[in-house]
Amino acid sequence: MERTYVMVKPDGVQRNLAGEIISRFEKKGFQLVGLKLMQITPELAGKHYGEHEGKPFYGELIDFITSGPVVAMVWQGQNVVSVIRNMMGKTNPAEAAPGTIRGDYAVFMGNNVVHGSDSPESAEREINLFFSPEELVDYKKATDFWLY
Ligand code: FUP
Repeated sequence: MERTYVMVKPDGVQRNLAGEIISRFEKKGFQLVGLKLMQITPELAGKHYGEHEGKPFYGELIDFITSGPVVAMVWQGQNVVSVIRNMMGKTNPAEAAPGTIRGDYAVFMGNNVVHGSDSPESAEREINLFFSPEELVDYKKATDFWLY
């Protein structure tokens, strides 16, 4: 089953949006298989955002993502990578559609409350970066008829 790495960014945690964001993915029908509150180190931030190194916004991006705790998660389900990307909305909150997380809760490009892997390959890399295998829980739902 497909998995993706999702995190509530420091602005989302500070604004008490973690529960709301988790709730959206739960209600959608996806399965939570990993969850922790953590402080990202500059080293981990550099690995996570390696593709952006050298870009003008890189310094601010690293400062922001290390500015306070994040809620790191792994979600599982059918097409979970692309469906969660759609539920988050466009990277720039000004362009994110109402009804999406960023469309409903964010205003600025840098502070867009949530991250989700952009492909199954990125998801694999990011899950391994943030979680050890023992931290991911494999379990069955009691009634999984309508869950994915
Ligand atoms: P996303 O995959 O939606 O998280 O977006 P990117 O990987 O392209 O960018 C990562 C983060 O860098 C974004 F969440 C916000 C920030 N960013 C900027 O601040 N300015 C930019 O021009 C592009 C991205």
